[in-house]
Parts: sequence; structure tokens; C-alpha cells
Amino acid sequence: MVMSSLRSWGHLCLLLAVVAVAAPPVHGEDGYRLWLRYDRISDAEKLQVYRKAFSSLHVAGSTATLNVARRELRRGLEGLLDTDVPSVQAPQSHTILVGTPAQSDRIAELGLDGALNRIGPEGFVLRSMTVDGHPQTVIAANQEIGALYGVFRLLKRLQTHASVQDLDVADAPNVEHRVLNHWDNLDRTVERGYAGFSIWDWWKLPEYKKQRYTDYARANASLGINGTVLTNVNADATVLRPRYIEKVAALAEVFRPYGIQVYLTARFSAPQEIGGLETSDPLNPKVRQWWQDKVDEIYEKIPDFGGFLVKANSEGQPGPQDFGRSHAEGANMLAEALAPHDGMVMWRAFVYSNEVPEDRAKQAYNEFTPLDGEFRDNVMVQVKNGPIDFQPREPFHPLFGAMPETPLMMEFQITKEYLGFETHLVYLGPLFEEVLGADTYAKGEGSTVATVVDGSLHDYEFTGMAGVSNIGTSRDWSGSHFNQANWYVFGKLAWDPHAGAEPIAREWIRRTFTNDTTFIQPVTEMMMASRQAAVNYMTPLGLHHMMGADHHYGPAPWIDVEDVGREDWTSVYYHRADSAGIGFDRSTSGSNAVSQYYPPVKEKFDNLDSIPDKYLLWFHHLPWDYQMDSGRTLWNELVYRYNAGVDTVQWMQEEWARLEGMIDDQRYSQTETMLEIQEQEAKWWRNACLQYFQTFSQRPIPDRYPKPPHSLEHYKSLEFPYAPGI
Ligand code: BDP
Repeated sequence: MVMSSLRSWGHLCLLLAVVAVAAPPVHGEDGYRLWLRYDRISDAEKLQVYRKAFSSLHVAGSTATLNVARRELRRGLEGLLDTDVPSVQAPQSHTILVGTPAQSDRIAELGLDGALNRIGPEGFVLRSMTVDGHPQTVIAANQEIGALYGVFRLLKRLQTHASVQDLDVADAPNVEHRVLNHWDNLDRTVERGYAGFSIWDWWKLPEYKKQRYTDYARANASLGINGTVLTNVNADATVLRPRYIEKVAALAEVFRPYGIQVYLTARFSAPQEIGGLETSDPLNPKVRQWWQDKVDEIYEKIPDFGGFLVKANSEGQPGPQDFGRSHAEGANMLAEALAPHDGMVMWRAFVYSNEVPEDRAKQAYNEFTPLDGEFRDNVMVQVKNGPIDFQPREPFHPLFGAMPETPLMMEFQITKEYLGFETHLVYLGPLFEEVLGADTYAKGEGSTVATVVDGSLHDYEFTGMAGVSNIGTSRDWSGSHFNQANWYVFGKLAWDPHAGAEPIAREWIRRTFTNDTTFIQPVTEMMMASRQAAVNYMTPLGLHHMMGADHHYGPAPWIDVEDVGREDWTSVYYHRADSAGIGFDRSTSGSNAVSQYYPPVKEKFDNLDSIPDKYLLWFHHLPWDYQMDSGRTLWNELVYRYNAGVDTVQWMQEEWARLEGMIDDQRYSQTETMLEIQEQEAKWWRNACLQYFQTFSQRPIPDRYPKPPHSLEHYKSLEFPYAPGI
């Protein structure tokens, strides 16, 4: 009896032990912690190694930024190592020593001058050294923010189970201004935001500073993001009123220790709207004075204010052209006011007009290239990655490489306005990487977009990369767990535009989910395939701009001028489907947009023998029976691609299902549900588009593919009055 109950007790213990080892984390995770999860390291061997290597820390100095560095290091180590890692006065064996030569003689005497000379103000050295006979890990930087970046780098190594022996890392950002653009309105709605409302609670500022502001700054600093434009490019002059400047100053104060500067969008007509002037003409002396006073007022409250981002004469926004002045004249007026404070103007090149009888894709280039060299030194022109508007795929913007005298910034869109909102699992790393890696040939082979953006091609004085944020009040910040990866990859590529999307995905998965390779491998594959999947089920073969009007939700290739009032906002303008074929002829015999690219890119895009399939219908209008390299006709290829997109989503669902139990249930099931939505919407895109294009092609959908279950009228009749993001 005793024996048997002991045995069952033993069994129970064994069972409990097995469950404890094999069971997935039972607690749910809501994603608030992002990739900064510092849970105890699961690999026992690694844990031992790390515990031995790091038994104490010494952050030399107690400035605001160094205090942040110390707190982060403690939090990280104590969480990851699950043991006390004290802060010591004098470094001992296995201390992590952090600081700058200016703050600490100890750091100054390490003999790191050579390395420090090469890493600029924001870089860091992370090195295993022996100091006074003690093995130590040193994080040294020229400025404190570099030290903080070094701390995050060391913690990342622990989170990803990397080696910490014989460290010899020196790293610095390749791009100077790494900024998020929030399209946040003062009423807390977010244009093209799918993650809830704006995290800026303007009403309660400046008094009440939410913890979330600090958490935001910390997350950005962990990626090296060093700037944030708080307000929508469709700007509201109200933010320039004194009351709001106080609020902005309060946010700037929270962000400052994290190395993050704040910027605002400047509404060009502000002198009239809030300044009581009769004009906003940039050459008018009173207007110039108004801006100078306004800028001085801002700097009085925010000494490290970053500057202005401006959308002018675009989509109804006011601008210098309203007064017969050029973009350069408008930008220079603001730049002159900002220059004494070292502030920057980020002037957007996203301009086009339906009154100009020219292919929209060509207009920004036509407008801006003649102005090259006319901008003041502290102006950067911010260019979207492609010539239309953040479509699932576009060729790179031809302005890259075409303005050697004007620093061009990259503008990516992190929020997925055109790539499935918050629900579709679409990792944007491959999109960003494709654009940055594209060769402009501006100065011969190797003149990639990345070399324009990092300033090396034209020796730009300033460099920058902007990402339109996907951050909102949603607990998981970005509307879904996988959307966090897009914020992450943006930050990483802004730091180094030459980095690869795939290693970044792996690293993100390790930090966000688990270090288990049986999880990492399939999830990396899903992420890397996801962008092409979206291209396939939305706009394959170079098609673009075929989404629902205004809200941009779902397929609507039928949108024409009666729906939206202007041609360049329709779908039919872009796909030009007719009984003869489909595609926008931008070749030398069409709109000639190809000629905005340098040879041999121009020839490559112009010529049907050399153009990659992915850009085919962007540049050419081709007959439905056009023979593709695949052996299929163009129509059959379209059908094939749309179905391939759906297939990939279904494959992602199967892969995900195999991973059940490997992560917490909360994040697992959110993703599972999102994938279900994505599958439904991918099919909807396929069915609606094929149904519509078939009215022109008059060709059958081959038997092996499913037929759209509804009539075209059905798809056209769908309405979405409360779609998010407008
Ligand atoms: C488009 C968006 C619109 C933005 C505009 C812009 O639909 O909401 O205002 O870009 O970038 O993608 O200015």
C-alpha cells in the first residue's frame, strides 16, 4: 500500500517534472515587451557561461543617459541571468565596464583611442579586455548614447544566446538621422494607423507623462532610432501654438536620455492660420520673420529640437507654389530659421498633381531634379521608396542617384497601408532590402540606393532614413505581434542600410519568441516569403494601386474617375486593362518614365527581353496572350500568380499550426486568427481581381484553379464605411 502510493507519488512527480520541461509557457504574452524580453535564459549551459562572465557592472558616471544604460543593464542581466548582478564602485573580475573617456578616466586609460576615433558620436566598442589583471567586458563610446547602444547590443547577444567570449565589436550607424514619422493627428486618430489611437495623449500633456512614452523611447533606442516626427504630414498648425509647444517639450524631455530628438510637421500656411499674417509667401519678410520667431520660441523650450518635416503642394497641402515660389524657396526659408540652432528641414518629394498632364510616376523627378543644388545645407529631401506610393512592389524611385547636390533621405512606410493593414502577416524586410539593394548606376555599377542613403555615393553632408510608424495604443504596439518585426527591421536597416532582411528576421524571432531553432527556421521562412505572397495575391507582375478608394482596404481594380474625381487616384489609370491587354506603358514608346533611370537600368526596364517579371506591367502594356518566360500566356500567368499568393498564405497557416505549443498561447492564437483573416482576404483579392480582369481578357481561368464564387457585381458592391486608418 505504502509502496504503491509512494510509487504513484513518484509517478506524479515524474509527470509534473516532464510537464514542467515540455510544456509551453502557460502564461500569455500580450506583446507589450516587444523584443526587449529579458526572461531567464532557457539554455542551462549558456546560462552558466553568462553568469560566470558577468558578475557585476560598473557604469561610470550618472548622467541621464548613463543612468538609463545602468538601469537597462541591470534589468537585462537580472532578468536573463535570474540572479543579482550588483553595481560595483570599482570594477573587479567579470565586471561589465561602461562609459565614455570624458566621464571616466578608467575608460580613457584603456587604450581604446584608435577604435573610438573610428566610431563617431553614436558608435560603441564592445570588447573583452583584461584590466588590472581582471577579465572584463568593456562598452566604451565617445558619447553616452553610444554607451547605451552598446548596452543594448550586449543584452541582445545574451537574448540570442550568442558568444560573449573574446568580444571585439566596434559598430556605428551608417545613417545619421534615423527617424520615425508618426502620421498622428492632434485628436489622436492616426492616418493609416491600424494599431489603435495615437500614443501621444496631447490633452494630458505636458503635466502627465505616461510610462508609455518612456517605454517607446527605450524600444526605439534599442534599435538605434534617434528621431521622431510626432505629427502627421497632413499637418495641423495648432501644434505650433505655445500651448502645444509645451506639450512637445514634455515629450522631448522624456526622450532626451534615450538619444531621441523630436521633430514636428510644419504647416506651410501657419503664418496665416495662426500668425495673423495675410500671406505665407516664403519670400515675404514678415513671413520669414514669423518663422524665425516661431523657431526661436521652440528652441527656447526644446534646445535639441530636430526640425521640421514638410509635405507641401501635395494632395491639397499648402506650399510655396501657392505663392508662385519653388520647393527650394519654401524649404530654404524654414532652413534659414533652423540653421542657427542646427535644426534640419526634411522636405518631402511626394508631389504630384492631376492638373499636370504627365504620368504621376514621373512628376516628382521632373519637379525636383532641376532644383538640385538650390537647397540650403540643412535641407534633406525625403523620397518615398518608389515613384507612386508605398505599393506592395515598386521599382526604386528614380530620384535616388539623380540629386548629387542634395542629400536625399529614404522614406519607407512601416504601417501596412497597402500590405494588409494590421492583420496580414507581411514582413517588410524583403521590400526594404530590395529597394536599398537596387543599383541606380548613377556612378556606374554598385551605385545602390543604400549608397545614396548612407551618403557615400555623393558624399552627402547629412543622411537620413524615415519610416512611417505603425505604433499605436494597442497593447502590442503595432496591431499584431508580427507587425513589431517591421518596426524592428526598419530600425536595423536605418542603422545599416546594407544589412540583410533575413538575419534581422532571425534575430527578431529569437528575441521576441524563442531561441529554439525548430521554431526559428520555419518562422523565418514564413516571414521571408510573406511579402512576395502579398504581391502575388494583390498586385502581381508590376500591377499597382488597385485597392479600395480612400480607405485602401481590399481589392478595387474597377475604381474610375467617377468614383474618386481625379484620374490619378483611380485604379484604371494604373492597370489600363482593355481588350488588347494590361499594364502601364512607361517605356520609351509610352510615358517614357524609363528614361528617368540611368543606363543600363533604363534599357533593362525598357526592353521586354531584360525586364524582370516583377516590374513587367509597371512599365509595359502587353497583350493577354503575351508569352511569358514561364511558358504561360500573360493571362494564365496572372491567374497563376494570384493563386500562388493564396497558396503561400495557406502554407504559412500549415507551418504555423505545426508550431502550436512552442510559444505562449496568447501570441500563438492571435497569429493563427490573423492568418485566417489573411487567407480570406487573399482569396478575396484573387477572386475580385480575376473576375474583373476577365471581363477584358475574355479568357477562361484554367480548370485546375478555383473559380471566383461571386459575381463581379458582388465584389463591387462591398462597402467599408468604418475601415480604419482614414
Ligand atoms: C498616401 C496616404 C496618405 C498620405 C500620403 C502621404 O494614403 O494618407 O497622406 O500618402 O504620404 O500613401 O503624404
